[in-house]
Amino acid sequence: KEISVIGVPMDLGQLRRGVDMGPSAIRYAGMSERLEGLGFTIYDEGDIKVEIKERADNGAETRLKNLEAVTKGNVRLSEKVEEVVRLNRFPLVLGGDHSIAIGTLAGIAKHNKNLGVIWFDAHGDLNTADTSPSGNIHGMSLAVSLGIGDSSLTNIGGFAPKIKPENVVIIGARSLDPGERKLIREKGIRVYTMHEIDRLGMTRVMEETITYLKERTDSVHLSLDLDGLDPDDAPGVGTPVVGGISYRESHLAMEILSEAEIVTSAEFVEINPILDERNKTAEVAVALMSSLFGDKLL
Ligand code: DIR
Ligand code: MN
Ligand code: MN
Ligand code: MN
Repeated sequence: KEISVIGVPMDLGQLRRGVDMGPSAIRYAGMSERLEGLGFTIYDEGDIKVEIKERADNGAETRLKNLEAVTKGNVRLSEKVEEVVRLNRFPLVLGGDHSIAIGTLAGIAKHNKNLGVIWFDAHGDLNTADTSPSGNIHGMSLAVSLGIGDSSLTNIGGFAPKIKPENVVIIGARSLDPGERKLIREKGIRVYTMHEIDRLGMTRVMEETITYLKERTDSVHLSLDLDGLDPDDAPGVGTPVVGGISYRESHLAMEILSEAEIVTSAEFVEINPILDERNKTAEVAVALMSSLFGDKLL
């Protein structure tokens, strides 16, 4: 019943400005009060230090943009997450762009050797330096966590990989690059695209996901990219993709996860207040957290 909140003002894993303000926007949307209202004790650990864009070297010697500063921020994040897990508190990480999943997973995986991951996202984030169309590290963080990518990222924490491909479930995918599709097939990663969500319904998707992860993992991290939702419901994201998961479907997913009691850590990422409409996307993030932590309508 103890949650440690860790803010990560990271905007170096992609090119749009403003996503570094995500942690503030989520706090401003009333996160702590909502979760305290559910009976949790909240320890806000503050923000991890991340270099500002103006001072980050954008790495002319590699295709990976801002590699050095993204690596340093993720090292610091991994150490903080590792400490929180050691204290037996639930790590709740606020992004920041999705490159921060690298540090979050590095910290959790130090303690959990058979970690499962639910990757709720419009994208696969399974690119490498060779397959990435953009060079943006936020599109590589799941691959990095599987041990595939630049060694300065894959070796954070001194070990790789952090997770096994068969312990990953991607939900909401509708924008996958050719190299990502190839990796999904080669590694046998379980993916529920929007097609499966439309066809099976969110209830069955979540029930299958839970059964699948319960069979093979001992803890589950939820990595929730707000662009998994439809841009109508979550407009404040850097890379919106039409045809996404609805507000209600996303709540249903969180409610089913809450009932199953399998999630042991979470992160909410890619909230960009500059692109948002009056903090709507941060408010959606807080509402989803609230459902994940057991809030009920009645
Ligand atoms: C694209 C976009 N697949 C890339 N990725 C995004 O740049 O690798 N991930 N937006 O969240
Ligand atoms: Mn993502
Ligand atoms: Mn995404
Ligand atoms: Mn819709």
